Amino acid sequence: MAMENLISLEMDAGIEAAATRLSMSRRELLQFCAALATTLGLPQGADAAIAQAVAVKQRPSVIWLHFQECTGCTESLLRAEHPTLDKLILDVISLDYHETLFAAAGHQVEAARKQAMTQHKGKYILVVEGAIPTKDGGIYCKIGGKTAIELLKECAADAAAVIAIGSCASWGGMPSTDPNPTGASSVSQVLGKPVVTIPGCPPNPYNFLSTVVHFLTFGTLPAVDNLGRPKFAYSRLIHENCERRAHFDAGRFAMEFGDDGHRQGFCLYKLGCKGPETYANCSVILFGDAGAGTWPVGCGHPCIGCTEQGVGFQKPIHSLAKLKNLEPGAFLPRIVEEKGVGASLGAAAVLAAVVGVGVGAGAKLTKNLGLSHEAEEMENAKKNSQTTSKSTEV
Ligand code: FSX
Ligand code: SF4
Ligand code: F3S
Repeated sequence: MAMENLISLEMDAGIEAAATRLSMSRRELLQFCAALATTLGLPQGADAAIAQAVAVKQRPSVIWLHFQECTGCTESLLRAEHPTLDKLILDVISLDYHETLFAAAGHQVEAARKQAMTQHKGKYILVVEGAIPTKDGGIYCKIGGKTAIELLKECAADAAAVIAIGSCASWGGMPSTDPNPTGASSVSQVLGKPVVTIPGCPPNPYNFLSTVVHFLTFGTLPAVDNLGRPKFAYSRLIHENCERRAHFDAGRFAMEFGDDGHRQGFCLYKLGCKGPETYANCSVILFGDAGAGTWPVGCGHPCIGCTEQGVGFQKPIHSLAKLKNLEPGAFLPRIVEEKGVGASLGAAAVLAAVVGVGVGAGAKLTKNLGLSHEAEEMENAKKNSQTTSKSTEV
């Protein structure tokens, strides 16, 4: 099918059939494809190519393995509030082996896996959920008499692409938390080669769908960073596009769960939010298709850095995050800039944080950033007593 423009596809018979299959209107389907193209950062015309691929291309066979994990990746995929997302995922791929979703068990599913591997040799996508235990010969996870190591190597050998879904498969995740008793390792560590990773605990199903749709439309996986993460989803810090960012820049923090600041939706940095050192698009695409606020920070809990190796399940949940690149968000409102300061509060705070000195209005904020709640209270008490003694002197 030649490259069309999206509007001209509205009357296309293939699009109509796909929309009926997905219980969507044609317009909804086209809008969804346009949104996918935007998420993937693709140029003009790609939305139509995606719509055509979703409508008529042969669905790639997917073999989905489960190792050390909680099945949250699969759950998040199937638990979208709006039925469209899971339907679409199951429509664009042919899920030929998935232990959790298969009604069959034992030898029957083993036979299904072998059949899919033979029938689609060199063409199937291998999706791996969960870490792989490598200690003691890998005996801590066995399926059908084979260790996870054996199964992974066997299934990866003839795959067209390997996707590690979730933080467990991407870098070890929760099972690899110190002291990592089973030697839980990532897919790329076991295979000894880079693979596409979609970290998150659970990962956002929309990122998985976008990755698969890219493969379906163009026959290639999207561009990735040095950790195998698709750049379209993991190239910005959560902190850059957080709805509470203006509060951070203005120095307004929740200090305890349930305090005034917390109830007013202030920044959660002092409760341990790891948004400033975590790369992911949670704040932009949200979870579960349920509307505004449906992501950890939106619900009032600090980000624990679940997508980020070395942060999630490694750093204490309430320890202060390392402040990385503090570029303010591109589309969120900025706080009012103070006259005479010559820089926004955010910029002043960053500068102060970097050079270790207070600059204008940023000084108070930066000073506060390093203080625990207790230390801040002590400092305030000290200040109050100084003020009281000064006024007594007068
Ligand atoms: Fe669970 Fe998946 Fe976390 Fe791991 O998600 S949601 S423990 S990333 O492998 O099932
Ligand atoms: Fe949002 Fe967390 Fe950054 Fe605060 S520290 S602005 S809550 S990401
Ligand atoms: Fe995980 Fe933080 Fe996103 S905890 S889901 S990376 S907001």
